This record gives sequence, structure tokens and C-alpha cells, in this order.
Amino acid sequence: LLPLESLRRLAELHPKPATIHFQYGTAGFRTIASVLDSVLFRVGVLAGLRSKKLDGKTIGVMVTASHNPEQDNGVKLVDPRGEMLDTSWEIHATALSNAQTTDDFVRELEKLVQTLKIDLTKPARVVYARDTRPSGASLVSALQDGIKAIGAEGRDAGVTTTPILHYLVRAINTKGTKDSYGDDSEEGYFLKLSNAFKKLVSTRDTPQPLTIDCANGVGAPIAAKLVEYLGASMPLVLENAFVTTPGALNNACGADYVKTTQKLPPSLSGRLQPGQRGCSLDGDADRLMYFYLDERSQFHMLDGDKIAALVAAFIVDLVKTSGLDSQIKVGVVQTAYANGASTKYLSERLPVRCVSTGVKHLHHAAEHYNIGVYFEANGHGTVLFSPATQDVLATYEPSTPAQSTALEHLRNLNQLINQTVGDALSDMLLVEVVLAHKAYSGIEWDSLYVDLPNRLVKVVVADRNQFRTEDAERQLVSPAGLQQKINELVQRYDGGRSFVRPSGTEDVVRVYAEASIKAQADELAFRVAGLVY
Ligand code: 16G
Ligand code: ZN
Repeated sequence: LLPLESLRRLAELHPKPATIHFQYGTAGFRTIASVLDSVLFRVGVLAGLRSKKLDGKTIGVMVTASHNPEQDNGVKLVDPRGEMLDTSWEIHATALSNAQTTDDFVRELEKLVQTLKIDLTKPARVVYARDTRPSGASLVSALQDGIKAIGAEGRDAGVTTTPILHYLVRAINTKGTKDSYGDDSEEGYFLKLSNAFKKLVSTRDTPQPLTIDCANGVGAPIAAKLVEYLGASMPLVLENAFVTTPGALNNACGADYVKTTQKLPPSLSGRLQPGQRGCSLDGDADRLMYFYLDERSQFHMLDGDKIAALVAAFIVDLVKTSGLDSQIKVGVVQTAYANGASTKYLSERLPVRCVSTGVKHLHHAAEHYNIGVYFEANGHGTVLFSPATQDVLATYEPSTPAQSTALEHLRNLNQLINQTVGDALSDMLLVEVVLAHKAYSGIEWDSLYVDLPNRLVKVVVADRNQFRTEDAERQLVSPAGLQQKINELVQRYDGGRSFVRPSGTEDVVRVYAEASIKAQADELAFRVAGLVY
């Protein structure tokens, strides 16, 4: 039976604000922090139930609003393998969060337990963490009340990055098994990454220091710890590390700023020398944007598509050199936002699939390859080695020194890459490994292909739910007739491509357009926006 007394007593301390409708979307719950107290309490309870349903496996809860402004916050659940919450539970999260009174909440809980056949006698374990937002501490205490109310065991992972929380969940659940993911501590994470990195770059000279824009977020203290583990193997210069300055988080800095403005954060101007490269993390360090200044100090952005191109080509080469190309097939997953030039570059080298926006879609599709590389243009992504591929790598016997070296590199990449979710710091080390092996500067990396000019605009519409898409969001099926009009417009532009989709995180519709000339991409975007409006 549900512990009704503690559930009711603690639920009373976290009443749901009237008139607000919550929704567990692509990024979990995310909104202005001041209304989230009841949501956090209920997520604590739900995490406990999910753990019981999965036989006491540890469930993760991350309190963050990523690249959103400082006054926002959010929360998402992490499943036992370190992946996003199973989508079939998203509606349960939404339903629980919207129960108006304590009675409604208890009724929703009883319904859940019954329909999902949850055995309440099972143990429940939850590990949680938060980013540096000022609202985080009080939201975590609401979460702790929820965990307590359902009688679950909680573990506080403190202030850390989203990808480290995902790592911890997987490490805890695989502890002591043959699939052990590493020690279930922050130290275990740093050791795993830094050891693999050092082996991968053992033959090169000390590199130029890399500048990291930490978005004034949790990436700053975590990168500072990473610096100690990396030592001379990778000198890092941390910028925008003002985590306690009010209003600084994600403000005119960070990966989202760089991607949307295609500019160097003003705080870095003068801090980066011509020819030097740097990168930006977002507020919870799961997105990464690279950039460099050319010799005329012009800014150039290297986004998630450029990372995918760099990394996928490198892995394909290693697989071939190791002699494993008949056993290991490498593939790439992108979304419709991937620059057309990147899709062309990649398609000439390996299979490429396009899926709907959102990490869960990309991650899931990447699991279908032996090695699946996925990156969103916005800098979120990772590489997945399938279990069968990991076995192949563990048991394969190379027959030449070249094969043996390539195999060793693949094994170390398997350790270096955080495969639970996109991880800016792990991805950054991955990029640095490839650049070192190829002896590429930012310029050479950038010239793998030339981005097609593009433009993204958002349109406020009366009801964004009217906009429904198919074919991985590339075609509108509703409103009727609109896609036809878009097609007619697109045809008139050289290299034209455009699509329209409702945002999953904001109350807007997004319009993306590409063309071979910048002015034409802008014009196409605005004309399609005109059709939508
Ligand atoms: C969320 C997604 C991100 C996606 C973005 C699109 C996760 C963890 N995050 O932040 O992958 O790119 O939404 O936002 O899935 P939009 O729907 O507003 O364009
Ligand atoms: Zn993020």
C-alpha cells in the first residue's frame, strides 16, 4: 500500500499553484523557477515509483534549465541505463504534476500504481543533482521531500553537470557487473575520461591551451576539476566561470548564445588570439560549440554538424584501419536542422539518417548502428558503441601493428565518450583527440565542408498545435495546403530548402531556410514565415 500518511502530510507542504498547466516535454519540466516547487515534490515521488517498477534500480533526477535564463529552472528524470525517461512515462509525469489538490494527487498516484501494476513492496532508489541556479537548493529540498514521502532512498550528487548525473545513474546500476560503466562517483568519471584521453594523445607534444566559455554555469567548477586530472595532457583556460554573479548564467555567453547569434561572446573578445580556438558549454554542460579566429580575427563557428563530420570520418578511418570494417558499421543521425552541406559531406562517407528534433529520437536511432554518431546542430550529441561492438572490440585479435594501434584507439574512444547522453566535456576531449591525430587547426577542420547560408526565425502563432509534421519534421501535414505553398517558394531559390515545425520548448513555430547565398536564405526564411503567420 502507498504510505498515505507521509504522502499527504508532505504533499501539503508543496501545493500546486492554481491555473498553471505543467507539461513534461522534450526537456522534462522547464519554466520559471518560482512555480516549480510542487513539480519537484511530485517528481521525487514519481522517481520512487519508477524505481519500484524497475525492481529497485536507481533512477536519476536532474534539476536544471540548461541554456535558459537564470530565473528559469527545470527537472528531468533519467532511466537506469543513464538514458532519458522512457517516453511512455512522460504522460504520467504530466498527469501527476497537474493534480490540483492533495486528494487529486493521491488519486492520480493510486491510479498509476494500479494501471502500471507497481509492486510497492519493492525498494526504491533515486540519485539527484542540480546545476548552479540560485533556485536549485530549495527545489532540491522539495524533491527530497517527495523521495522521502514515497519511502525511497535518496542520494545527493550535489552540484554537477547533467552528463555526470547520467553517468552516475549508469555507473550505479552496473556496479559490480561485467558491464560496469566506471566507479559511481565524480572522481570515477574524471578518471575514466582523463585516462582514456591521455592514452589517445600520448604521442603528441603539449598542445596549445584551449579556451572554454563555461557560460557562468556548472561547467565551470566541473571543468576546473577536470583540469587537475588532465594535467599537462590538455591545458584549459576557463572563461565565464562566474557562477555566483547574479544574472550571469547563460547571459551573452555559452553554447546557445554562440549558435543562435553566430558570434563570439563579447566577454571573450581580446581573450582569443588569431588562429586560436575555443569552445562554449551551455548552462548544464551537455552542449558544445567550437569556434576559432582566423588570421584576420574573423570569428568562425564549428557547430554540432562540424563535430559530427570530424568525429564520424575519424571513426570510420579507425574501423577500416583496424580491419573491422566488415563487422562494424558506422552511421550518423542528424535532424532537419543539420546544415545541408554537412549532410552531403557525411552521406558521401557513411549512412546518414534524419530524425525528429530531441535527444531521445537521435539517441534511439543511433542505437541501430554498430557505432552510431549523433549530433544536433546546436551542439548536443555523442557516439554510441553497441554492446555487440564492444564485445568485438574486446575480443578482436589484430594481425598487424597498424591494426593493433587503431583497435587500441577505438577501445579508448569507447571509454572517453560519455555514451549515456551528450556531454560537452567528453565531446570536447573527443574533438581534441581527433584534431591532434589529424594535426588539424580550426581552419582545416572548418574546411571539411562549407556551411550553406541559413536562417532560423521564430513565428508567434495563435495555436502552434495546428502545425503537424511528418518525415522527421521536414513536411507539414497540417495546416492543409501550407506545405504545397512552401514547396513552390523553395523551388525558386538556388540550393533552397526550408521546413516549418512547432517548437517543443517555446510557444512558437520555427522556420528554417537554407540557400546558396545568404541574402536568399534570409529572404526565403522570411517569406516562409509570412506564409505561416
Ligand atoms: C530540447 C532538446 C534538444 C532540442 C531542443 C529543441 C533534449 C534533452 N533537449 O532542448 O535536443 O534541440 O529541445 O527545441 O531532448 P525546440 O523544440 O524548441 O526547437
Ligand atoms: Zn543543456
